[in-house]
Amino acid sequence: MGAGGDLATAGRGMRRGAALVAALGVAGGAAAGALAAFTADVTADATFAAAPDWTPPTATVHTVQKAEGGVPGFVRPGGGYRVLASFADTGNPASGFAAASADTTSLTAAASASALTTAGGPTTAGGVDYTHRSGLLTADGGTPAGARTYAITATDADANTGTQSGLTVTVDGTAPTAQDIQTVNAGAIAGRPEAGDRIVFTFSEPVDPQSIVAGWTGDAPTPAVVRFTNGFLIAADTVGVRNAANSAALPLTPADITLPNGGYVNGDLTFGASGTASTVTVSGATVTVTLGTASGTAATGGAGTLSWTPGAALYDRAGNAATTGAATESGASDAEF
Ligand SMILES: [Ca+2]
Ligand SMILES: [Ca+2]
Ligand SMILES: [Ca+2]
Repeated sequence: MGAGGDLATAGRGMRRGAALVAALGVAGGAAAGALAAFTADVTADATFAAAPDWTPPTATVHTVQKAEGGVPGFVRPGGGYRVLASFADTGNPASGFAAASADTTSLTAAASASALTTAGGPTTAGGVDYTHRSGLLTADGGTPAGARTYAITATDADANTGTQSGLTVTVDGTAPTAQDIQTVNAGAIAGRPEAGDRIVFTFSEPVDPQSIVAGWTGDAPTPAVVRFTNGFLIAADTVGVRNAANSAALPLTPADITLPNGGYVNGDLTFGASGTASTVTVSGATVTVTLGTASGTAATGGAGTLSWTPGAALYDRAGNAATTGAATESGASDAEF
């Protein structure tokens, strides 16, 4: 048994020796363009070590973003998109990033190797900066909804190549729809529009914030103006959400919403045009508008049920335009604000 153990030990030693020779052979074969750091220690055992770059670069961040920009990670069938990534190369020393490509054949059958370059970049998406991106690609029209995978292949200056596969993007072909509208009294008098009162719009799914206000990421509230228009004689008053300059309606309310009756304002009023701005915030599929400083004192209106029709300029995270069907206020008939 003892002799067998010695033989086994010797065998392992021989295999280690063989493996070392093989590794040096690889190093020799790659020596033509190799960068390597050599270290020697003459004070102790006279060792010698080579530590070249045998490691390919990796994409440290990566995503897919629709052609419209905005929220990344979603594509619609037939929609444009780009692959975004940033890279880091490792090695001792690292030879440096050289080239990369993306395989998005799960979205676009022909897109098996789209170059990722710095042209047109850098790009910020979802609060992350990406140095490299593909050209504009188009998802095939028949791409089924759900999670799809893509891959990124990167090569360093020493010709080390690696592929990161199983990266995910969501395909969504369903248009967002309006689901509900509610108002909330946060002031002193229920039924009277006041600073702090809210209008809450609910969609069937998250809407890309930049389709509500250009350039808005949704990470922080964005200013707006809420305008109440006094109904002529006994006609119902109306309310709409406008841009911060009070020069145009937001696509959230392309047409004013009709209030239950004419009691809410006795003359046209704006909230947030001066003083504290009205604000728009987004949380999931809900968009909330909070009234800012009023230009005058509102009145107190009666009970009823609201109807809200969103604009077709709104789109979801994949870029599907909102349908313009109306949502009816859920719950019992009540006074607004
Ligand atoms: Ca959708
Ligand atoms: Ca109120
Ligand atoms: Ca009125």
